[in-house]
Amino acid sequence: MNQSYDTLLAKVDEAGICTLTINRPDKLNALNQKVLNDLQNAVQDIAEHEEVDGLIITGTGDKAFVAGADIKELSELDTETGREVSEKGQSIFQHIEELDIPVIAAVNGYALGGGCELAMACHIRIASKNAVMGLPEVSLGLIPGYGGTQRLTALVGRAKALELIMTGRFVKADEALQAGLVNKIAEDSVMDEAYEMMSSILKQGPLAIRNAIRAVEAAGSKNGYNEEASLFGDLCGSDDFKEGTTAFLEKRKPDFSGK
Ligand code: CO8
Repeated sequence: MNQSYDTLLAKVDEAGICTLTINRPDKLNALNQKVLNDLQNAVQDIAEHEEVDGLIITGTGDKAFVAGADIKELSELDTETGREVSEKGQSIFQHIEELDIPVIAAVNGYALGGGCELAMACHIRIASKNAVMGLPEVSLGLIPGYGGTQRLTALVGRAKALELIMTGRFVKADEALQAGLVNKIAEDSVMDEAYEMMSSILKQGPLAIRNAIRAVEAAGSKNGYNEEASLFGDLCGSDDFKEGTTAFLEKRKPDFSGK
């Protein structure tokens, strides 16, 4: 899958890792409707391509991941179109979150507003040392509209989420790490560290990774424990489970088939 999209660069390597780069550098990769449409198509293409085993999302350049929704476009919204655009973005980000392959955000600079919301929809976030994150929508007379109120609360807790959303202040990488907004700060290249973490995930049982994403996705819902038991049981009937346990007992590395 090496599709071309006007505002995105998509590349899949021989390890099955797809790198999706938001590519609108003159506007710090801000998400206008064109970018959102491309993102929607790219996520659908990735979901349909079995040879893609992991996804890394980043932004062009070393200044910004994504500096937010496009403020010029936002300024033209009214009550009805505002709701529509919010629902459309929410649905695209939810699709990313529900992909059954691991998704890592390589946050290489500003991740603000919709950009921070995009990073939060990914399963794991790795920040560059110069990353700056925040939800400054209140400074525009808005609130986050691409799932940010929900995901930030889940990640950092209610009090910190309300503090960050109501002040709209930006946080640097070290505070983002301390708050639980990012998983780690890259020592050197954020892309290299994202790639390294993705490679270590892809060495594990592929079915187990898929079911881990599904089970964690069910966390907090009423049937989370049932879902976990059911997904656990399914794995116990898999070839990957037999191979993983046999390899351990035979003191060798497993060779998973994904079946
Ligand atoms: N939208 C549009 N253009 C942008 C955006 C943006 N979010 N961010 C930066 N740009 C543009 C600038 O206008 C500038 O363009 P130009 O060169 O044509 O003037 C170019 O990118 C470079 O930016 P700056 O010159 O401002 O660069 P600085 O290094 O001086 O500043 C900042 C960098 C601090 C990141 C600054 O650009 C900034 O504050 N940007 C806006 C950040 C922001 O408020 N983001 C949140 C937007 S609101 C949002 O995301 C809502 C999401 C929910 C939507 C729900 C849908 C209904």
